[in-house]
Amino acid sequence: MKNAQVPIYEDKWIPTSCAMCYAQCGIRVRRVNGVAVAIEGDPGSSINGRGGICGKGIAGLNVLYDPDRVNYPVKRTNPEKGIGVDPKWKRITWEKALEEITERLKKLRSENPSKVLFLTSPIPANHINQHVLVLLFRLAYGSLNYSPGGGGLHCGNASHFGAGMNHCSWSVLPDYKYCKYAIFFGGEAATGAGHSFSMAAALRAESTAQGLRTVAVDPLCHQIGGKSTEWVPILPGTDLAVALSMVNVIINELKKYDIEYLKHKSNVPYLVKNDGHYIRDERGEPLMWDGADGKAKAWDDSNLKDPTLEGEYEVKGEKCTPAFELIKKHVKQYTPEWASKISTVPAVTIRRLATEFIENARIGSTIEIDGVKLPYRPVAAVQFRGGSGHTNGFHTYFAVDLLNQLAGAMDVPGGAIGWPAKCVGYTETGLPKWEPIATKDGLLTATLWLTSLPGTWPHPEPKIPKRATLGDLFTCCAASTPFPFSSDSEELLEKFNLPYRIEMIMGVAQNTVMTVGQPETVANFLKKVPFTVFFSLYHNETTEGFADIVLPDTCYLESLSCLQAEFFVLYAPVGMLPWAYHLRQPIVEPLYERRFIPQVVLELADRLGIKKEVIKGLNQYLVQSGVPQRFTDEDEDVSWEEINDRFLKWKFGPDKGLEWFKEHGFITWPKKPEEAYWRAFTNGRSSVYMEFILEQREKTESICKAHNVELNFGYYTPLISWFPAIIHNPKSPEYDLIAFSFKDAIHTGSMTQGISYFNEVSQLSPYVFNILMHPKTAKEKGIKIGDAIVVENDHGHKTTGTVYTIEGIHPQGIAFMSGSGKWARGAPLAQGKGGNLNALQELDLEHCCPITLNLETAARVKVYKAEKKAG
Ligand SMILES: Nc1nc2c(c(=O)[nH]1)N[C@H]1C(S)=C(S)[C@@H](COP(=O)(O)OP(=O)(O)OC[C@H]3O[C@@H](n4cnc5c(=O)[nH]c(N)nc54)[C@H](O)[C@@H]3O)O[C@H]1N2
Ligand SMILES: Nc1nc2c(c(=O)[nH]1)N[C@H]1C(S)=C(S)[C@@H](COP(=O)(O)OP(=O)(O)OC[C@H]3O[C@@H](n4cnc5c(=O)[nH]c(N)nc54)[C@H](O)[C@@H]3O)O[C@H]1N2
Ligand code: SF4
Ligand SMILES: [Mo]
Repeated sequence: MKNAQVPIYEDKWIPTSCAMCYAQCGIRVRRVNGVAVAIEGDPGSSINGRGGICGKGIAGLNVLYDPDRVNYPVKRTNPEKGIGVDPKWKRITWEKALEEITERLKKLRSENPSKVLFLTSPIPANHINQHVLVLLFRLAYGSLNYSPGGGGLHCGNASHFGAGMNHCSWSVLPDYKYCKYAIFFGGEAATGAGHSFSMAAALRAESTAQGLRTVAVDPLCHQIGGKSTEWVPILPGTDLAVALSMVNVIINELKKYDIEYLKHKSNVPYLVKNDGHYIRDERGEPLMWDGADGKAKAWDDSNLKDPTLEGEYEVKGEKCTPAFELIKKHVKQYTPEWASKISTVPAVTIRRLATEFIENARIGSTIEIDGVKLPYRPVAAVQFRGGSGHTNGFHTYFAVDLLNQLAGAMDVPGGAIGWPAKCVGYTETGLPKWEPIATKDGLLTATLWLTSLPGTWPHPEPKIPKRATLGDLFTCCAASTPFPFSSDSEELLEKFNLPYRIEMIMGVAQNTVMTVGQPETVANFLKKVPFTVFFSLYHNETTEGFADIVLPDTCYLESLSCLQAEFFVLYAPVGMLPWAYHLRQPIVEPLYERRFIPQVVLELADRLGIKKEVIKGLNQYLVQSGVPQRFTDEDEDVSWEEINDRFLKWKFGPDKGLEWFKEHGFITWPKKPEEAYWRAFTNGRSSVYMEFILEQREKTESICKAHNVELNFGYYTPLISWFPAIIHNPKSPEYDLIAFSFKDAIHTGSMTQGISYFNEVSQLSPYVFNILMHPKTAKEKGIKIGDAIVVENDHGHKTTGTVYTIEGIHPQGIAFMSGSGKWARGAPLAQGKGGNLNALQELDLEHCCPITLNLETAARVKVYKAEKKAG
């Protein structure tokens, strides 16, 4: 039949939420005759860029229909494992796969459930609801070992920890609507990467049009630098020096800071004894000196009027000083001239930035929002992976945030704000509900946080490790440790007498060998694990090299869940944007033999006889908001749809179940100023003086010493101080450059590089698949645009790629787009494109921040032209 027209029997837009990154934007997808044909932002939702979304979100269709997706369970037939090894996949049935996995899980559970390591990723957001189930499955199964791999280790171990402690939030942004001046210390928020990307990009654009000035302190002028009012090139890993000297200028030269904030919202009035500890009352609460009546009082004393910041006092027969006095004296050594030598940022620039920051803060001013009068501080100092991704990450995070504290720009209009740490709930049900509270020592605790992850105050006590991840020893590590992947893991596990080793991996949405650190190091661990299972969308470097069984997951456009909406901590509407809560629903039924992980996990639990435990965990897990609830009986054979339906009805009322959400997509309600700007409504305080680190040190040190483990304990100091990062001490001067990476707005993790739409767009950008160098540096080394080079670190590890030169890079820097340099057969379009920075990232305790275990994400390197192949 010629020119036959297929009749259109269906053409509709279906509301759901994107999962191409964890911003989880509200989207709608057009389905014509059962085929998804277009994606756009849902105009009614506040969780996107004012109805707009980013290119990755639009290209999501390509993930649904990508011919390179994993569509059937497969089993490795090649017994050899290793980087680049062909797994020789053989298709198997789901039944066969589940049988084999169940058998292994049963056996290991009877021996020691901790022999199974559960891996998940924070990057692709569809996994977030899977993550809940995998977490509950792990707990029911009884394993102590869980890791998000490169997640946290590279990005947020220091930043999430700091934001968790001081902002009760996953990370912070300028309050764009009211902010006038923002400095970014390493991070590409709203321009290339970062959290709530589309939402933040739209807010930033609107604010820029209204006069917001931004400064990017960054070794690279590409996305964040290119879009800022000013780019300040900095040597990687030295933000700590610049921030400390700005603090010094503000306190000791300009002598202008928010005294009221410091007195009533921070711990700097706490009186400190000679031994560095607070002086405490009989109850153990820290004391301050009240200048109003000359008495020492605790933070929760209802008569506290005017805590003193300076001077010396005698309390309970001991000499003591307000922490602020100590800080003031301590930072005097950090002059801009000193910081300039370390960071290459001119002293005059440092002084100017400090002055502009504090001048723009309008200390003392107020603003009225929806009839509520609040402090107005339109400045923010923000950082993420770039700034804190170094061995000095702990001190760097708190030094930069101290700028906000001095300005009083903490969770107030115009300042540095987190994803709202307070929610009084949907108008009709009062749910979900959470708010920061003052707990131990009067410091703030977030009541909404990622279950099982440390990061919010107070931190668990360090213990002799029972986990192969050593997470129970390093309790200020907010996400993943480098263990058990690192080069020193075996040695450390032996020293700590860990009586077992990992014998099985259950991996979800992770590309461990490419994203955790030096691939050969990670491979040495993975090769030793006898049985590994990965749920994945694609065959990646990890599944091909090391998986025994790969199970095909559904992507977000084939999945149903509202559980990802529970992770508000990661992506809730910021500032006064109204609340929104989305259902993720399938646009098409799962294609081929793909299955949605929560359902597979429930089935596995059933086969193992632990389903009841998993459901019990689900009941308990959802008590996050503090309201006791049970939405299913543990004995009931409840379906996934039913779980979601009951959950939604419980949260939003009996008329707002799954059917309502399928039609409407999301529910929205207005936000109150007390939610967006909660700090004015709490008596909890933020930390400037890190007294807790002394106790943390004592416990960690005694365990490490008893087991002969070395760590830089000098770093455990309550006064935020300068420490060089490991990259500042190269093994030899020939390693004259510092390699670092950035994320590109058109890619997510290490997955998208091989997907056709993404790959095509990447060819148009010289920044994606090239290694970036300054033209002057390239010339000195006889390197030209397009030359193939070898980049070698000071441990002999190498990567190769072609060069592109740009003026907008620090002459001593060399930049890689994160996730480039792929080699998987499952991503043929990306194979061999770009260099892989991770090849240069050493993975051991020495390359981690001694407190947060943030990995050193830059590397000392030398570069030279690659030899031409003979013939
Ligand atoms: N497009 C996109 N968005 C994403 C993701 C993604 O994969 N793609 N992933 C999400 C995840 S998991 C994360 S953790 C976040 C990360 O979000 P961000 O941390 O905001 O983004 P990155 O690009 O990783 O930040 C690195 C920036 O720091 C700079 N930099 C490197 N070293 C230094 C240094 O020592 N000092 C300073 N001042 N700057 C430095 C780099 O040049 C780059 O501009 O993004 C999230 N959003
Ligand atoms: N050099 C360098 N290394 C980095 C970074 C960097 O910027 N530079 N970033 C670091 C950071 S911040 C992070 S968070 C980590 C992230 O690293 P990973 O956690 O490993 O995340 P991805 O690289 O995105 O790999 C995720 C894999 O999961 C699969 N996948 C995607 N969506 C789904 C899904 O819905 N279900 C299932 N089952 N599988 C899915 C994809 O096939 C993909 O291969 O990498 C870190 N490593
Ligand atoms: S920012 Fe993330 S969630 Fe939003 S559209 Fe882009 S990829 Fe999707
Ligand atoms: Mo990350």
